[in-house]
Amino acid sequence: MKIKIYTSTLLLTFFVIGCTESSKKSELVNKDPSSIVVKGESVANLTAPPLVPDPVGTREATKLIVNMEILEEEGEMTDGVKYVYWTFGGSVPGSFIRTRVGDEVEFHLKNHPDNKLPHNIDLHAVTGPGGGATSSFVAPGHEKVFNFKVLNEGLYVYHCATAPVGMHIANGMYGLILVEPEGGLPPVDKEYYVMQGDFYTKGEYGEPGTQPFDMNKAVNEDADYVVFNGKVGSLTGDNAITAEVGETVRLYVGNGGPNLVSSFHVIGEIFDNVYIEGGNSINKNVQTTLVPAGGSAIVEFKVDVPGTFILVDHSIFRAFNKGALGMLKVEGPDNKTIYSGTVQEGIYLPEGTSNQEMPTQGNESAETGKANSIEESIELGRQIYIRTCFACHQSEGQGIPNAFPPLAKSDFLNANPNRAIGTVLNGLTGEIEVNGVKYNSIMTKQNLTDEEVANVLNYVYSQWGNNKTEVKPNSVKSIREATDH
Ligand code: HEC
Ligand SMILES: [Cu+2]
Repeated sequence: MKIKIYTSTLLLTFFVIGCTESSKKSELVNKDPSSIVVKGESVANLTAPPLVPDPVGTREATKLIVNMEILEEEGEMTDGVKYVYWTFGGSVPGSFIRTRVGDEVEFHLKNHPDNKLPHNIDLHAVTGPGGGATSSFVAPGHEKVFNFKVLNEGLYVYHCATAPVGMHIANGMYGLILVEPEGGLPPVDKEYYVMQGDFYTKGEYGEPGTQPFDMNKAVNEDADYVVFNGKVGSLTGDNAITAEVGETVRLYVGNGGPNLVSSFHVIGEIFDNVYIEGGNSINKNVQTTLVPAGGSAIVEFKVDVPGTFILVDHSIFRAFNKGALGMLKVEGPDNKTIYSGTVQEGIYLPEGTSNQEMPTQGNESAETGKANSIEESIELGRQIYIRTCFACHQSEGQGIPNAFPPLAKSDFLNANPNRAIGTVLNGLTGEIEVNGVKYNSIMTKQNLTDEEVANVLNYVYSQWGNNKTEVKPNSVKSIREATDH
């Protein structure tokens, strides 16, 4: 008997729980966003990257007026390279739009009279034909207005959809619109707007002048530039985004394409949360997240230690050779438990390799690094350059704008050979100026012998319009001794 009573109580309990659960669920289903009544009217505050407008917080759904102006204007792709961008709001990516579920957006698309072409807008947050494209096709000097109800929360791409669509997107016509849930996203300390895009120019990467769009390369998906926020260096050096140790950072990451998929990664950080593809699923502890062309992701992480954290497309040649590189600078106290820095540097000599020690005598120059003539030194130096310096300073010594200074025709290099020797021996940090451009980065110390340092510098000095200074191993030796502590 006792057992029976127990069973029925249990059943009853189950029944009650089941009931509560299902009523909760139906409440959610009943909250149809299309039936949310809007209160009042306001004009949306739009921002250029890397900034985003203030969170919606607890505000009620409203009638939100978005004024978006299309501008075709020349900008700088990288130092010395100009490009005519087509933009939503004067920036690439276009102005960030922030809304909440239930808002009624009244979208004003204005095509500036100085523009040459008609455009329109397809917002992936719109439920309706063409995402607004068919209603918004607008000629220069005109304005189109259309309305839409914001039904789905998430982070959405918008872009121009005027033929040839690929060309309009390739010229920079994309951006992000965020739809927050009722009550807003959980608060964080810092929020930024980062959007990748690939560009196709007549000239190769870095070729100076105004570069026209190259349709062939675009069709072949052979990008010259893959960048964050429309240009090389938009997020490096003084343009870096920032945070303080202990803060939580949220990045609204988009990819305008037109072609390439981004493997978005922050060197030295792990994403605590990723809103996969900008939707509601949250993945935890992610190293690299895919951001499809025409798609997005929201990534969140707490910064625990100071330093410069590098944003990259981990298709890594894009980062170091095509521009997809940004910086997050974090300031604050060290935390040696989380990250110690180098605690020891020693000689690594595996068993049985002592015979590889540098001989002090002999003529086998390839092995010893000892050159018998300046020509031989230059040739040995070329090999060292390709092995050691090339990755940063690049094949023609041209460097990478905003990251690695040029060695080609470098006034800094040519002015002071002893300083150059010191740089290769001990590394270099702090602000320097090379050919009128400031760099503030870190060159790590290179582990080379006196001969090797002389050879590589002889190679560099003999190339790319440099002043043919000859560096002797003895000078390297004395500078090494003078700077050895
Ligand atoms: C990991 C990337 C990296 C490598 C590898 C590297 N450098 Fe550098 N180099 C830099 C950075 C960054 C600077 C600027 C440092 C600063 O801003 O203070 C620099 C500065 C220099 C400078 C002075 C500035 C100029 O442009 O004249 C010289 C000379 C130089 N490097 C030579 C070399 C040589 C030679 C090698 C190979 C043996 C080499 N570097 C390897 C990153 C690198
Ligand atoms: Cu367009």
